[in-house]
Amino acid sequence: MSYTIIIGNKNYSSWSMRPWLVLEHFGLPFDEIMIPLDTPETRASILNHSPAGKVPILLDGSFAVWDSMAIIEYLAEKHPDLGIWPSDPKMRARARSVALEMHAGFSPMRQALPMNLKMVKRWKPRGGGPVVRDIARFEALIRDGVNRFGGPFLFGEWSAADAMYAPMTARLTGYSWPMEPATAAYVRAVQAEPAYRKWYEAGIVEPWSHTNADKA
Ligand SMILES: N[C@@H](CCC(=O)N[C@@H](CS)C(=O)NCC(=O)O)C(=O)O
Repeated sequence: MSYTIIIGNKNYSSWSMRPWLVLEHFGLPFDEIMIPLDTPETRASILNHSPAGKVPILLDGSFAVWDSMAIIEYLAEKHPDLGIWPSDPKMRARARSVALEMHAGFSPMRQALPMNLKMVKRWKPRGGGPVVRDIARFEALIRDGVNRFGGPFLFGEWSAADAMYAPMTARLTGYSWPMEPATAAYVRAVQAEPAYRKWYEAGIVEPWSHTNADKA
């Protein structure tokens, strides 16, 4: 059994990063196909694999699953012993709550602070109050998770919830958000995790450059 994941550029495609980290972290065998975003061919190339026209897409043989959360859930169902979600039902429900909070929310932050792994900017207010509220919510979520479960990740061990927030850590470092100590420790742990390192190292040497880096 082997999967293929279709992703956008690693430097920019935060949605692609999330299920890719799950595949890589849990040692699942997979190939990847990268479709650079924002080219005249992007849309047609993605439509060859999924009618939804977005990456990421997971192929299990010829069966396509699209959307980052749907892919993660598919992998969790197919590999129940890996601990992609926490094993305790309440922890698992909470992990899904925070993962879906990211999936369905944080739009002001995504708009104002697009992921660009190569970039390090000095922090300056961007996007106003809604962005600051998003980041404050993220910091509260880390504090709560680490206090309850002991860290270093949101639910103790690395899980799909951390995959969902990994691009957020890249944004906080890229835009030099003045992090509180608990957030800084979480960001360090997520960014030191080997799957994240592998994605990051590949992303920062990619040749493509988007003037509008809003590929969140
Ligand atoms: N909700 C989707 C969002 C996917 C998404 O917006 N992907 C972007 C790249 S990160 C994309 O495919 N853009 C290409 C396009 O819109 O043409 C998910 O979670 O997978």
